[in-house]
Amino acid sequence: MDRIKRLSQMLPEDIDAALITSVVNRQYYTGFESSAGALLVTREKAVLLLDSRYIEAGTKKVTDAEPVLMTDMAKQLNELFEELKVKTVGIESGYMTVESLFSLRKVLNATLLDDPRLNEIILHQRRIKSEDEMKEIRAAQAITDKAFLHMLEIIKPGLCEKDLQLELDYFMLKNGATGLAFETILAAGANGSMPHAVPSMNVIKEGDFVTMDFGAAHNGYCSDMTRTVAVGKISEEQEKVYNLVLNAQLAAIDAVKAGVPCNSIDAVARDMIYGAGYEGRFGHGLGHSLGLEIHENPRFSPLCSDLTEAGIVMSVEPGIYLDGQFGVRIEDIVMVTEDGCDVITKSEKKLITL
Ligand SMILES: [Mn+2]
Repeated sequence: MDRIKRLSQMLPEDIDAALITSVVNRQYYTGFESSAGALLVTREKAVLLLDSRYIEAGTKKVTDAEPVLMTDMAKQLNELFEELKVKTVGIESGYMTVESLFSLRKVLNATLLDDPRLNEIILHQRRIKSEDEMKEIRAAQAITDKAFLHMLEIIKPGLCEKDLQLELDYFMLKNGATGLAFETILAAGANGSMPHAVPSMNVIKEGDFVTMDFGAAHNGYCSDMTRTVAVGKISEEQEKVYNLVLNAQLAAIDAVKAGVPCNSIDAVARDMIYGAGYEGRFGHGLGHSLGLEIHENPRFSPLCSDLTEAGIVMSVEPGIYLDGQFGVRIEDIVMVTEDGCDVITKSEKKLITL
């Protein structure tokens, strides 16, 4: 991995060192996951402070930074600042709490810059996924796809949303997930009109749509998918809305390729949905990037004009939500390529009636 080296090369001239304290960024740069620690990156050297719980495993695993037993973080960082002539330190403004910044400022003998530059450099570096990262995301999604097939056998009238959520989570963890990418959303019937409904004791009944938005994590990397399935006979409007969402999703996926503004991809699906009479019924963005975190930048949203790049992973997830009636969302994740995209999600998208 040369991620630390790239970071050190990208440090702005007036920043002598980057102080990386967040769990997710320490994992990204060192390949080692620990709940606590600090990574100091200068142009010459990288040091990873790890406490006694992690130092043995970290010493075996980390190759791009020098692992050092952390006994007194402030004292050790100050010694490093002196040795490496560090005067100004960039911090991850998107991750460090205000409280941590205030308390570190009291004890560290360097200027901690609270500007967003370092954060932006890190987030930008994390956008393009390496082959190793893609392997993890694909592994996570494969478990998620398998869980969907399992749920098709399980879902039936009489069970409640919570029963199904627990079954889904248990299946993913039992089948290789090292964690969940986020809290599973599972909504039936009228609850489906709330895009982020919390699973409840609401009982599944004939004529319901059941929307499941879920994802396994694999070695820290996330997957994300949503499917809406019908239980028994549904209305004509339900079927019409389902097919509209599906067609909007397929059209948006078709439009994805490197070098296009993210908001133009959002518009492909949004224009179809609004044009069919559902203006205002698709409130969220079409998609988001993901990786070590479930929501990363860029976004397929009317507000994001960033250009897509080959190697970013994006969700494509249009929906239509009719208050008090029902909702439909269909979501796949794709890896952007120069001339299109590679759909990582393999699950069926045509309307499934159970
Ligand atoms: Mn998503």
